[in-house]
Amino acid sequence: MEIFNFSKKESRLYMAFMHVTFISLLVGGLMGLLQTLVRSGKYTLPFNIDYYTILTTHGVILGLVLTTFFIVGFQFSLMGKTVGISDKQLMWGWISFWVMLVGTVLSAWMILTGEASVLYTFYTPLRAHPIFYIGLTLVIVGSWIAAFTNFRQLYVWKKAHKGDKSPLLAFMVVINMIMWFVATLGVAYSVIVLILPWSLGYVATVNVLLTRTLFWYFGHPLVYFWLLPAYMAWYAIIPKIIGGKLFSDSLARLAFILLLMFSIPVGFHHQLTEPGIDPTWKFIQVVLTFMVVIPSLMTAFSLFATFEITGRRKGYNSLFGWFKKLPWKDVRFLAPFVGMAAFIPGGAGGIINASHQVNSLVHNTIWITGHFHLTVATTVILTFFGIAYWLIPHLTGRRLTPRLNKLGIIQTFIWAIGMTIMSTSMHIQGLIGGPRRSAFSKYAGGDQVSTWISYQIWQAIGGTILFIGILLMFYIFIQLAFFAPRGYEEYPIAEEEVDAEKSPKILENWYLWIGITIALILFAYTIPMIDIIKHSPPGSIPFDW
Ligand code: HAS
Ligand code: CU
Repeated sequence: MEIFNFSKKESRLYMAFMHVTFISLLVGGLMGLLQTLVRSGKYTLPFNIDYYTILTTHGVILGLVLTTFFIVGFQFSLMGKTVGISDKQLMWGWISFWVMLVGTVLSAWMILTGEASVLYTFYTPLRAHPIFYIGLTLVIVGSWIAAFTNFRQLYVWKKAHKGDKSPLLAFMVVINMIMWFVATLGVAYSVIVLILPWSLGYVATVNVLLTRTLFWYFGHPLVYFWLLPAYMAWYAIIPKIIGGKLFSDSLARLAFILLLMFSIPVGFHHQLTEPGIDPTWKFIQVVLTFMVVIPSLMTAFSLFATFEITGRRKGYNSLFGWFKKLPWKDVRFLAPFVGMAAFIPGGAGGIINASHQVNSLVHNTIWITGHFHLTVATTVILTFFGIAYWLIPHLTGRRLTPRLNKLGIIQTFIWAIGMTIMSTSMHIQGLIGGPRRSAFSKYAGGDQVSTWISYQIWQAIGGTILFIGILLMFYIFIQLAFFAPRGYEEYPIAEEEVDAEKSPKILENWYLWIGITIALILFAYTIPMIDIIKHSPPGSIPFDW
């Protein structure tokens, strides 16, 4: 396996993305803390700041900005390591960074001045200032530049290595970026063609159902765009950290191909209670949702196999003896592992959400907020932290010292405890009807409401613990970026367990997989889209506050 060393210029690009990531963590995290405090009923926001300004900042900065910057930066580094980057591609990398950053600043400016309190889903007929939508569009366009640069990087490598199969991590990056590109086409169309003209006042009304449907056409693959980089680390990096090998190159590739095919035609599982969509099509998309669970189960299987094989090879032969010997004191392993563990209840919750009938119990309740704080805010983010512990020092030419490693372990525990408290109480409160997207309210003294408040207080306790975790993580980041002792930190990429040459060629048949993806999307969306366009009620005028 060929491994490229980073030049200084290259490292600087990847670090630029990391700086934005960790600043976002601090800002977005503070908003999260404030939300839980407001909802506890014991705190009101100063200076007349609106709850929904805070909530929008939290969702956009953490859900869209932090994730996209980390992912694009990390993926660039993976491509740089495995297939290399030319000077021209590096320049495109910088262009993508700046376009995304300008977009972020524009959107953030609108949100913080209260001109775009529309949450990260920006459902119409809530209307934001046009600059908010322009900013979001730029973030997406910037990420497209990154995507096409990544495609080009692999293409150039392939031409120089005729007949070789592409490096696994480069293959995974390209899958994620194809999925992202196809998915963002929907939201880009919605923003540019439908919402922006309406927000500017050029057209009077907007088709609410259509914009929401296009959002969720993008919104579900969005969550897999977050998850796949974590899977990249689980499949191809964690084995190296624990002293083992990648379980199966073919299985990993097949899982990613299935994720590409089934991540997109499932958006209706976010719209199961939405009027105006035929239940048959909801049912079909629910079936497809259960299909997208399969590659995650394959991932779970593969991880257990890696752990067990590695442990046994080291000589621990009892049934679970190998488990004890995993490198628990290495934060590069521990943080992602806690993320994996959280994905067991997180994924199970997802399967509950996707079950059409049960969805009517949990939809629009804070149960859903509990679900995505386990998935994205634990599984994904702890894996990203786990990556940061070696990636940042690798890029800055420093070391993860034993002290910083220990702080990282403490950080992981703080996160696990805070999130267990917050997410569990969210799940329970959701089951007894507590709403999501809602500030504190006494709801005119109903009996049911009195059963919610203690859970909201627990959420504030969990939220406070989590914020302490964020401060600690930010401190660790600053240390790794600027102050840790100079030295070398490894960029861990695992070797394969079985002979790589045996992976079937068909796994790299891009035309086939992209073709099936498009066919599935057309199958799942064409008829319901025609229905929506033909039968929607008259469009909606804006709702401003
Ligand atoms: Fe979800 C809503 C269904 C996965 C994120 N989801 C959301 C929202 C977000 C989100 C942000 O069907 C809210 C959107 C909004 O604002 O309205 N979700 C699913 C399903 C899955 C799923 C079926 N979600 C995710 C992931 C996310 C994420 C991943 C972010 C990263 N979700 C839904 C539905 C809704 C929804 C409905 C709409 C609800 C509504 O009504 O609004 C599945 O993909 C999950 C499959 C996962 C598994 C787990 C495999 C486990 C693994 C770990 C192995 C562990 C090891 C460690 C090896 C089956 C791979 C060993 C450890 C030991 C301790 C032994
Ligand atoms: Cu989804």
